[in-house]
Amino acid sequence: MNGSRGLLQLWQIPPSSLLFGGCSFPRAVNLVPSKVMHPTLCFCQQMQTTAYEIVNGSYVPVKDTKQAPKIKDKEVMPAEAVGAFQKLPMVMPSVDILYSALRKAKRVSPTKGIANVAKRERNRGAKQLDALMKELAVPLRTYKENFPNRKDLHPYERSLVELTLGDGNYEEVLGKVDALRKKVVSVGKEHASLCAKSLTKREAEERLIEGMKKIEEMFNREGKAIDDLLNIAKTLRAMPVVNLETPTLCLVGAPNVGKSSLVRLLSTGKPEVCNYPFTTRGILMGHITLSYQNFQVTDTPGLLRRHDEDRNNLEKLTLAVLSHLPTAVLYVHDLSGECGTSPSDQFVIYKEIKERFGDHLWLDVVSKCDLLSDSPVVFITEDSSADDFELAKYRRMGPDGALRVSVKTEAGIAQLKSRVHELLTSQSAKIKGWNSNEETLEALR
Ligand SMILES: Nc1nc2c(ncn2[C@@H]2O[C@H](COP(=O)(O)OP(=O)(O)O)[C@@H](O)[C@H]2O)c(=O)[nH]1
Ligand SMILES: [Mg+2]
Repeated sequence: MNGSRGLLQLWQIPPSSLLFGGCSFPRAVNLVPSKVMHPTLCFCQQMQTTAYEIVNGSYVPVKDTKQAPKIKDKEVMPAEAVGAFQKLPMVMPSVDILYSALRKAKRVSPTKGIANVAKRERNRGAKQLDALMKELAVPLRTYKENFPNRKDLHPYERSLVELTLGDGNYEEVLGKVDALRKKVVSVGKEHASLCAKSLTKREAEERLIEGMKKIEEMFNREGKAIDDLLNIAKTLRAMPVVNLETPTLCLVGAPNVGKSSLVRLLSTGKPEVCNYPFTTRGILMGHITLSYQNFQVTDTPGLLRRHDEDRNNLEKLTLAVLSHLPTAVLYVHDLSGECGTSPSDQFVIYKEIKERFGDHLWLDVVSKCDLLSDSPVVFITEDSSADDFELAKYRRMGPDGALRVSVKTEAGIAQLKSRVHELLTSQSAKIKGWNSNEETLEALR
């Protein structure tokens, strides 16, 4: 009695000492978190800007050999940690990039000391077009360099990109932005060179106007890709933050079996609602403080009995969590007939999930025990006569060793909390073990 009261008190420690702010998930392995995954390069040096020299008083482009050497393509570190979304670069709206570039380019003055008006004008025109091209291409290059390759993301974040944007959209938008950059560079160079070859002041003026107009039109036409990228970055950045260091208990089961109710009950404070862009349904994430240690407890969207290819994004999110995040699992079974998924369907889903993710630390719970009567529930659509022994047992008791609990009457809740404590302590040891293995491997390298 005393023991259980002590435990309850521990669960009620206010989460003031919690380190995490928003929604976060745990991580399995402390895999080099200190490394910057997508280092920012000073790619301004790489810009294909044209250099000019004065030949016979004219402003002409110099050959490539005199230009700054190209930096080798950057080597991207494979992402072994989560958090790439928070490091995505800020993308400027395409109109802002364009107007800022036009403003800066128009301020560029001709090289001092050119007395001839025609020469001065073509010098000014070529320099302004070059400046415009550079001002537009530099930010686009930044995006290309700093948005990570999907294949270099942590697998969990890779799944989120797919669920949020659909397959291939991320690459498509990045590809369009880069294609626009290449066009800007080539059209900018072409017109700067035409301008530099003008014979009269008037011709140079006209070629400058024409070049600027062409680049502006092209940017207006194809700049939507930049705005799409801006929205992608905004969406991904707003995704719940994953914290792989904090042991997490993840509630899994069919819809309406009582997962969210249990998250609320197990959380020390008020759980937060995590919003994923591909669903309007919030997912609860609670914090638990036990013996001065921080843990997390989270919902997952309910799983239905169907094949993976028929699963909706919410179900896929559950599978992504189980596949890629090192959570301990609290599997919830509702045998009362209340949740809408028959016990036999729940049994099928359970067996499949247990087989696939049985390497997680695991605890089974039969929920809503206040509603359970002596005779097991059989849905009208089910054929009870075909029940095999295993299923008949499941209908009565759930899986072997399952705890019976009720959020309504609090039956079994003290025992559940104590088992959850044990499970999370083991999960914590598991994470520490991974980390020390990783350190050993690092030392051996
Ligand atoms: N009688 C009873 N109802 C419960 C219990 N736990 C949850 N419920 C109800 O079951 C429904 C679904 O619960 P919820 O936690 O939202 O399920 P989830 O979809 O798995 O997150 C809600 O109406 C809850 O009030 C329980 O222990 N006893
Ligand atoms: Mg729920």
